[in-house]
Amino acid sequence: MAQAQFTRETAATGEFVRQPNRFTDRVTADSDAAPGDGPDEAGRWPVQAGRYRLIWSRACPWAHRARIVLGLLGLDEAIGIGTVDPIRDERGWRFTLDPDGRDPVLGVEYLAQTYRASDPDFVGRVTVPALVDTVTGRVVSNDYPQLTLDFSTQWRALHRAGAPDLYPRELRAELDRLMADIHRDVNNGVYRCGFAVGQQAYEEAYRALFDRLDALSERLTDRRYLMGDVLTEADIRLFTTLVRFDAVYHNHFKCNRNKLSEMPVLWAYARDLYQTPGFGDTVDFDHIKRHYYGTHPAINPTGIVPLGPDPSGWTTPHGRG
Ligand SMILES: N[C@@H](CCC(=O)N[C@@H](CS)C(=O)NCC(=O)O)C(=O)O
Repeated sequence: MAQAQFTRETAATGEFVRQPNRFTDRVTADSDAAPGDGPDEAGRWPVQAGRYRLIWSRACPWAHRARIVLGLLGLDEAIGIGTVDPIRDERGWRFTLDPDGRDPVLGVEYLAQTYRASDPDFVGRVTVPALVDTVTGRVVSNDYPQLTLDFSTQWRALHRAGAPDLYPRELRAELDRLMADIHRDVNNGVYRCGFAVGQQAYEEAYRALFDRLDALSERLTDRRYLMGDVLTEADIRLFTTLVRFDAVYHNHFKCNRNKLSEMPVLWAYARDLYQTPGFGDTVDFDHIKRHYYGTHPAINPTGIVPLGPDPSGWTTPHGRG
């Protein structure tokens, strides 16, 4: 079988099977821990302004999700943000964008140092996003799906005035189903296309991806957002994949039935979000392209980063809303 990008996450069928998230503690409003303390007996850390730090890469769709939610809720006042270099070296994510190559608060050069401080035996991929405790230097969570839901539901006391409710209680059952479909077929679906090392595994992922995009396009024909008139977590999760689609997934991950810009409803929907404060201003096509094309040698051995596509279409009128 062909050389896999991540051998330990590749099934015998050639299918990419993502590793589980290692750190699944939560920061919750009902934690019994006092401010300054570690987690309570149930693993719940206290909500506390200025204590935690979100480490993200501008390249990464899972981390980008957390960054957008933080901004929309105004939690970027309460939770610090550290940004890693889009290119990992053999020791992983680096703080080379910061003075002296260290995160100014955590004092580390590599995100791996916080993983090791939390679990000396950890052997998987060190991933972003990671919510790190600045008091103990430990990783609280790299559980990206729970992280953003907790920002919405557990951190309410520190939201900005007028913050949107991205996870409304009355919509949760439908939202959870929708987000599960989007995760399987779209967010992780593009990776299942790109990291497949068997023809059949690739084709299955490709079909599921474009079938789902067609269904989402249909859904968005007569409504502005996935749940209707209100923006929710599901839109953010779909956006972070759509915004990378033509720049990397279409070519690098072979998701090439057509480009996003050739799917009129989804393209207008994605531009609408891009032009909403908190979305486009967090997008960095340079980081996105350098990360994907530059760090997957099994897929792009030369590491050459394509110059296109022209991103200027993102700011053109979308005609929605
Ligand atoms: N935590 C998840 C998703 C997050 C994730 O995969 N992030 C990527 C960037 S998009 C990452 O940090 N990769 C590090 C690596 O591949 O070594 C996982 O373990 O699969």
